[in-house]
Amino acid sequence: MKKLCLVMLTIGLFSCQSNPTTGPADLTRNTIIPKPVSVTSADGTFILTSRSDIFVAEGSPEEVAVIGNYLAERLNPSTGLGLRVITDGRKPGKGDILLAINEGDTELGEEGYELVITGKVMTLTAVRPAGLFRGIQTIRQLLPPAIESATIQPGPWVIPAGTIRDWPEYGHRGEMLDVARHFFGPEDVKRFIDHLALYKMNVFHLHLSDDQGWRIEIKSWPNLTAHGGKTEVGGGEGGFFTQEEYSDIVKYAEERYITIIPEIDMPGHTNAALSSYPELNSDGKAKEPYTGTKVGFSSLDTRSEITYKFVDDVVREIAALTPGQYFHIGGDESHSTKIDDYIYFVNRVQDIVESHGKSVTGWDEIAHATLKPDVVVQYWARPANAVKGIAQGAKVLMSPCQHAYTDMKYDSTTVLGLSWAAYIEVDDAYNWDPATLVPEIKRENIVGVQAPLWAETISTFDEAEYLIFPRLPGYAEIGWTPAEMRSWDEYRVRLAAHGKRMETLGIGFYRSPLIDWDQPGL
Ligand code: IFG
Repeated sequence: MKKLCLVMLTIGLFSCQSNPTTGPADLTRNTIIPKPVSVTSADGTFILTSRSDIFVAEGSPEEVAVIGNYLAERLNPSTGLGLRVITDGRKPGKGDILLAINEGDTELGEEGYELVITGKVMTLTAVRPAGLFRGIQTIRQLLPPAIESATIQPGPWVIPAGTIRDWPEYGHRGEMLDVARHFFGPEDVKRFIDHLALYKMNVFHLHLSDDQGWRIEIKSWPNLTAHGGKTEVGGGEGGFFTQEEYSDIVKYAEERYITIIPEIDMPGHTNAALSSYPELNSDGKAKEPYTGTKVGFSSLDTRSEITYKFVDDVVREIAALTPGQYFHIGGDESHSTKIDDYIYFVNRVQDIVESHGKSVTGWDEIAHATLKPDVVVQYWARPANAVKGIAQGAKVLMSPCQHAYTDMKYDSTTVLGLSWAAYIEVDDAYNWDPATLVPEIKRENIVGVQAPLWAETISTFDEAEYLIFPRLPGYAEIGWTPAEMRSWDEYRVRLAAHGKRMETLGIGFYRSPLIDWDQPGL
């Protein structure tokens, strides 16, 4: 019996089971999502203490100190350690974090990073500040879920030694939020942006107009929001972003190295605009506001010059507030626009968008038009449209409705959401490879992955989070981690460890029965 106890004790001492309160005992047994490209472990343990600070390497661009402050703001509320950002060139000591730019490490690319953890200093380097920002999300995830708490938690705050070198597979990794069917205000949108940041996503597509609502102030066409912003699906009060609020959202996203792509959906999905201005309608009569959930019944008058003055003013004003390269022109479900009129319209609108210094992206139907060279076609339903786009030299953004539409129910028991495309359980959301899903859409045609959240059936951000989580981390991994490194059986164990992290962040996620949420992680 004594011998057995001794054996059990020995196993206990050296088991590499991670401890839910102190993180992995071995760096390679981490639960980071997206899964990093390469992780090697080393002897030793890095420990954050009250003597720890965040050091910015001498000669770093100012942006690095801003990123250091972002890290301090993530770590201080829950550790109470009062980490400061040191920019006077002093050298880091035991328990300190060092941030540095290393332009020579080109393997890392624009968003990659290297994290070297020793028993003394944790050093995060990247070619660009964006890479440092992505690396900070890894630091957050290497610490226990309690790190995400808004109140001081007991430590210890330890990370096993080793080296992580990591960079993304795709340059476009994002989500879309439909603020037109139901309006979500700036605070909700910023919280969504925080979720994208934690999982290293870098694009946030805002669906700003539709039949049920116009959600962005246009100073030259004030009725679009004064009238068109005043309702939503179900007849609620709707709402809209003033240009100041939109600019504030753009800035918040930029501080997190996330690009906003604004969408004005046209020529279909335009009842809100048509109800705001009689002159936009071919019969000179404004449409009634619409609070239902049908699609395909509306169309701008593609042969009227005032339509193009309208489009030009709208694109001009939004483009002026949008640093990102792309402007999304929608183009989906224009069932009430004759195909020749649709093609004529999309061709003219491409010229308008380009005249305001932006490139065009749109839902896959726009491939019926003559596409300009740098157009990105967002594949959602018809592979033939995406193939048409590729034949014209366009790139493809993968948003397949059977895998990436997060307004789809998880299963037949899910109350929220729709099911016209599919039921999308957490494994269905994860188990697909953008580069092989549609044979004719090859890896070299694809710019990345985006998961749209349509808002017909959700009216609060809690409801949005129930549909977004726990599927969002999977989309982030599909966009970041090479397909050959991904497997559902291994991913589902890491995802389980994020349950506590989501709880700590106050996210009311769907507790999929496919995940062992109560196991302690790896
Ligand atoms: N399709 C429509 C959306 C929305 C969606 C709901 C696209 C591109 C169905 N268009 O998806 O407006 O209604 O699942």
